[in-house]
Amino acid sequence: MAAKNGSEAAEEHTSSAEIRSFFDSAPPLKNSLEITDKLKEFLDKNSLSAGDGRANRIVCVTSGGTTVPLEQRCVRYIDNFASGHRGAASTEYFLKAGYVVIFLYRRGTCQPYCRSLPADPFLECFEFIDESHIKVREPHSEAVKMAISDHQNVVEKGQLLKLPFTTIFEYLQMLQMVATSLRGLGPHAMFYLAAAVSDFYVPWKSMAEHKIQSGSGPLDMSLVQVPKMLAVLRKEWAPFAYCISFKLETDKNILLKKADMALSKYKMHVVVANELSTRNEEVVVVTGDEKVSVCRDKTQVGCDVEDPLIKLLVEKHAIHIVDSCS
Ligand code: PAZ
Repeated sequence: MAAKNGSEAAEEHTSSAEIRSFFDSAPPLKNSLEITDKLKEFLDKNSLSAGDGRANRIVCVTSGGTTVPLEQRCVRYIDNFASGHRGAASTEYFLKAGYVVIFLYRRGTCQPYCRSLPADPFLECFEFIDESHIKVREPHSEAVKMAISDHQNVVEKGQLLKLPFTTIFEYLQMLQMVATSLRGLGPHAMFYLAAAVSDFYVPWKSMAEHKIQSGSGPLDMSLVQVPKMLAVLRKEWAPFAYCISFKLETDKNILLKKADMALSKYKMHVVVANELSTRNEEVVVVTGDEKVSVCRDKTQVGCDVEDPLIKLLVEKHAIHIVDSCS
């Protein structure tokens, strides 16, 4: 391995100090014991396939966006656009492909099997008949039936664990917990990091405790950069797992360059590049060897870009498992 030059070593040193400081100063998760228990129970049940006792493929799908609180007793926060559609749809396709899924999602965002249900106004789907009968109105009855039965199927088999987060502090602590608990699965674990993670945050210690008061002129607040956890995930938390991150840009002229940079800087196996306005139509799967454009099949009703995307990633993961085990 090549020796690190001074600036590389300094960058690495700074970032590990920043990471330590982020975790040391983050408010501890209120339900960390409950999450640990849930993860343990889920992995005890699902690490090996019930059929032949071989290792299962388990994917952690992150979904939705993290918030950045501005006050400790939070009234206001910075948020982002992510709806959680990508994560929810991808979860369905991973389950269909035989994966076990840990769905790390932002509270209140899109959920697996609920995408085809009308969000607004949801209650108009139903008709109250009498105390023991509620009817689903046409034209929603087929979608509701499918959503309920598909969801029930994975819940009964215990193949989907849902873990909700809201803030950047919760998200990164939970990602670390999931990653370290999947370490034993080696290459059979996959990370599919579709959540939009805040780049800047207010450190807990310098955050106002109470609601920030108006009336004293413009708000002057300084945000610090969230340490880049992808490199730590790859190197320390889950070094053998297959790691896929996403790169979103609004300027298509810089998208692929930024994806290439993320690939080499964080040593991801794949970076999925997408542009805000076309993200549900097309993504580009970027690896060290190639850039493959993956599009939604517009000729089929109800098709989404996640269908071919997950098929491609599942193939690549299979190669990673074979290469790692030989
Ligand atoms: O959640 P959604 O379906 O509305 O959007 C998905 C997405 C654009 C957040 C995801 O594809 C993505 O690019 N996530 C990473 C964003 C980033 O670069 O931080």
